[in-house]
Amino acid sequence: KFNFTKSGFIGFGEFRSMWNNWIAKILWPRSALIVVDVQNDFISGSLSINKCPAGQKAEEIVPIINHLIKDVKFHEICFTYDWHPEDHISFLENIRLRKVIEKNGKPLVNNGTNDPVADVQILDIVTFEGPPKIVQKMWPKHCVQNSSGAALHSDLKVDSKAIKIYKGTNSLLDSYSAFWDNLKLNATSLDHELKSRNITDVYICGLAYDVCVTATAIDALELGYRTILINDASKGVDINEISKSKDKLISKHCVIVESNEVKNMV
Ligand code: VGL
Ligand code: ZN
Repeated sequence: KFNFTKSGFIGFGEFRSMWNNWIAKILWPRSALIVVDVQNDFISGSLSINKCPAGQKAEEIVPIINHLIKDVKFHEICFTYDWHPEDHISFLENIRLRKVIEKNGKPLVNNGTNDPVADVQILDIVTFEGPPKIVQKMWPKHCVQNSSGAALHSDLKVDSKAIKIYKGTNSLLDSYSAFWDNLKLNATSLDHELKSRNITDVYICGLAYDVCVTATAIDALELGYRTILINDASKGVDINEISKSKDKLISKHCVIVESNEVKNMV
């Protein structure tokens, strides 16, 4: 057997890596639109972005996304679902199901009451006893599997051929990114679905800008996709956090565009 790598030729693994990371992106770019969590609970339901500190109108993105689906020739379209079991760790309603050891970075003190978690509120960050220790932002109960709140917005144009990804299905672990859970212990099938269809470029939009949209874009960059975030097709929880998310994404070479620019890119 000849060892081509040692004699100066490139091996198959090296060729594949060059193909994925450099050659295909130039010679054979293929684009996917990833629509993150455009579900009723984030629009009109329990975790309505309209009622969050940023005061953005989540439903405004629906016609924008429909236009993108209709007018832009994406090779693939993917819809992600936040898809939690009833006893999910992120629900404030479930805080007594597990032992809390810290709140917002400070040890939880039992100040005379025997209910030290009584004053924990939505958006507080609590630490649950491990192992593994879980640091978790608390949210109201949302997107329970098969509930109407977990359904996609009814105006959204969903093709039956679209890829569907369900995340946050493990009770003990939240999942903001559509690629990995928050501890990167388990991957969803999204990377495999995209790579097996030779997708090189991902266009990401949806809800919430500063939570699941940003987490998905950061993982897409890390997984080697050319990553474009569609600004006006995404709405978020907190203006400050949205601004920090954009800075972080740009520093990692994500491209942030408006929806009317996408047609000339794909
Ligand atoms: C999300 C909070 C909790 C999101 C999901 O889709 O951005 N946010 N779960
Ligand atoms: Zn969630």
